[in-house]
Amino acid sequence: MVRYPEEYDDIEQVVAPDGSYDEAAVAAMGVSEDRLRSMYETMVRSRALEERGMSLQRRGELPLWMEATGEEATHAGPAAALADTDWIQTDWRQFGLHLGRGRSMEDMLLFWARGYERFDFEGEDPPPRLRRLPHTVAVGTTVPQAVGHAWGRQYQDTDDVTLVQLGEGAASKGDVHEGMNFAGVMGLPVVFLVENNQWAISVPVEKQTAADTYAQRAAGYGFEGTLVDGNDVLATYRATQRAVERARDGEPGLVECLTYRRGAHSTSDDPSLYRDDSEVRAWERRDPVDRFERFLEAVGLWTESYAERVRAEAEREAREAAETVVEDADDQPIEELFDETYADPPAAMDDQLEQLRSFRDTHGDEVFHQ
Ligand SMILES: Cc1ncc(C[n+]2csc(CCOP(=O)(O)OP(=O)(O)O)c2C)c(N)n1
Ligand SMILES: [Mg+2]
Repeated sequence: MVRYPEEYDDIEQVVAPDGSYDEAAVAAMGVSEDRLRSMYETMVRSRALEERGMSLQRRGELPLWMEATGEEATHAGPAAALADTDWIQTDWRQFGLHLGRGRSMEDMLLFWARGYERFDFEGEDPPPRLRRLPHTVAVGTTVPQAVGHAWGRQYQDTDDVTLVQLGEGAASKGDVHEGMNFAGVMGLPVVFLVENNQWAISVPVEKQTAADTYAQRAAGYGFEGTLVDGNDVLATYRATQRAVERARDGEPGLVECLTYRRGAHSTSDDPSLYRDDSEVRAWERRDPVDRFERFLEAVGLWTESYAERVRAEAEREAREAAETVVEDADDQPIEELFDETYADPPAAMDDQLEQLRSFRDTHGDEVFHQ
């Protein structure tokens, strides 16, 4: 059964779906107008990027694309809550977590177009706001990696925090338990952002856990867990900010964002085969962008013309990023497949590269660009 925030007494919410809000809570947060606007803009940009990615995939320019509609607040709030020097590790649909920290749309499209990330910082750490761990699609493996990373950073005596996002499906995996337990025992500067969008491809949340929440798991690891309305950007921002502050002092934290994946898992999936559309409609009424627009309007920061400007700018940004990535794809040397895997490639890899080159000599470069 799909879960709704209203079913939980202890869920954190600042803005209700109708845009009404807790005035005392908002005043206590003291978020600047610039930050409020930037969280909104991140959500709109995320949606524009997603839409552009969908159309590129349908035109055959991308092999695969992921949908994030309805989950933008789970990404934009935490992105804004991190310090510039913190690190993130995410799965596949967290566009807002990356955009909110300054990664370009072009760089994100590149990954899906060519399986390629600009990760060359000449042996240095990535600059602030671009600090992230490389993309990994092996579900759940990111958690022990991020925990190990946080351990390394602590060992190097830095004061940065690593935030690792994971889905509720990933949370069923053994390596997630090992990572969280290790973080608790070692007192590591890491925050676990559990994006409970209630589906793992076709598997519903009730088949992942018999517990009411993921937040309660944290108690078993000896740190704090918070359940938040994942469609309320101020709630995800505030809960992440608190967890990040504690993590900086060596106490890990878990933030569960209860949200819903309104779209398909990916462009290879057809959700009508396994779920009822009434669920999706119920969650459309809890749309995070609409909700935040109502809030911003109530505090005098939103007008129709501002929204139109933001949307037009986001669409332009997405269109230009798409054009560059599609154009560049034609010039992609096939050798690029071998880059960024090993610093010193093993002999077998060199052999494969040679075979590929001789294949190209025989059949021509065009065979790789069809
Ligand atoms: C180890 C592993 N098993 C299976 C898959 C295939 N797979 C990709 S995404 C996914 C579902 C993940 O669900 P969840 O963790 O809830 O994240 P969501 O996609 O909902 O954001 C699966 C099973 C994979 N990538 N890696
Ligand atoms: Mg999921």
